[in-house]
Amino acid sequence: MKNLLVESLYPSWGQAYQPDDVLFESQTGHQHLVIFKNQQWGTVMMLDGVVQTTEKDEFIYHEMMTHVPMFSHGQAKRVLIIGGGDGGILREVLKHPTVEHVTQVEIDQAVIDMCVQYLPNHSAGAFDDPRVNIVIDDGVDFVSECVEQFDVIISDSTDPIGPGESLFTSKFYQGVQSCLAENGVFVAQNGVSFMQLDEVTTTQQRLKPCFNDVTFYAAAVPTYVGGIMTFAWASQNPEIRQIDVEALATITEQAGFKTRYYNAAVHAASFALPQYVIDAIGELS
Ligand code: AG3
Repeated sequence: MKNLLVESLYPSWGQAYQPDDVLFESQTGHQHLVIFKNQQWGTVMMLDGVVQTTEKDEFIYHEMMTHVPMFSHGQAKRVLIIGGGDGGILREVLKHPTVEHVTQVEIDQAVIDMCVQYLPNHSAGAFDDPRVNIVIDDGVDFVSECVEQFDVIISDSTDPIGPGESLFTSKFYQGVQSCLAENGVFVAQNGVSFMQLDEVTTTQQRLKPCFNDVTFYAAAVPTYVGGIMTFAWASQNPEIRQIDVEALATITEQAGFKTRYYNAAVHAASFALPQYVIDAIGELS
C-alpha cells in the first residue's frame, strides 16, 4: 500500500486508507474536506483528517442515531438535525411516516453540496423533500435563538475539535433543552468510548443539569475504530426509553420500512453499557 491517507484523530495510533481516486479536496472555510474512493469502504468522506462516513458502513451509524430516538418517541412530527451534512440522518428520519417537518442546521454548505455530488446514496434525494428546511448556520446559535419546539433533536457532529466543539458545550445543551417539546428526545454522537472516555463523562456532566434522564447507548461502527461508539441520550421523561422489546417490534413493523442494522432487539440491547462506561459516568438513573 502506498500514499496512505492516515486518520489524525489519535496522536499515537490510527487507521489508514489507500485512496484509489481522490474525488474532491478543499479547505471549505470551516474545515478541510476530502472525499475519496477506497476498495474496501467505497466512497469515504473525511473532515479535518477524521473519517466521517463511508458508503459501506454508514447505515449502522445513521440507523442507530435516527431510529432509536424516533421509535422510542413513537409519534415524532417535528425533527431537528444539527450537522449531518452528508444527508444520511435526514434520509432515515424521512422514512418515518409520522414526520411532518424536518429542520436541518448545517454550518458548512460545501459538505452538503459535495456529498450530494459524490455520496448521492447518503441523502438519496432527501434534501429535495418538501418536508425539509435546510438552514446554513451555527447549531449553537440556532438552538439558542429558536422559538420552535421539536419532538426529536439529533446532533450529528464531528468530534469536539474544530467546528464540532461548540456542539458539546453546556450552552448548546441549554439551547436544545429550550427547543425540545414535551416528551422530546435528544441524541448526539458522543465518540468512541474506549478511546474518548472523557467525552462521555463531560457530556454526562453537562447534560445532567438540563434533563431528568441522561444516559448513553452504543453501537460498533467499523470505521470509527477503537470499539463501540456511544450516543448521548437526554429527555425529561425517563419512561420514553423504558419501552419494551415487544412494543418496539410492533411499532417498527407498523412503520413499514426495512432496516439493515436496527431492529427492536438491537434497540433495547444498545442501552446495555460496558461496566467501564457505567463506572465512568457514576450511577445511572
Ligand atoms: N459524524 C461523526 C464522526 C465521528 C468520528 N469520530 C470518531 N471516530 N471518534 C459522522 C457524520 C455522519 N453523518
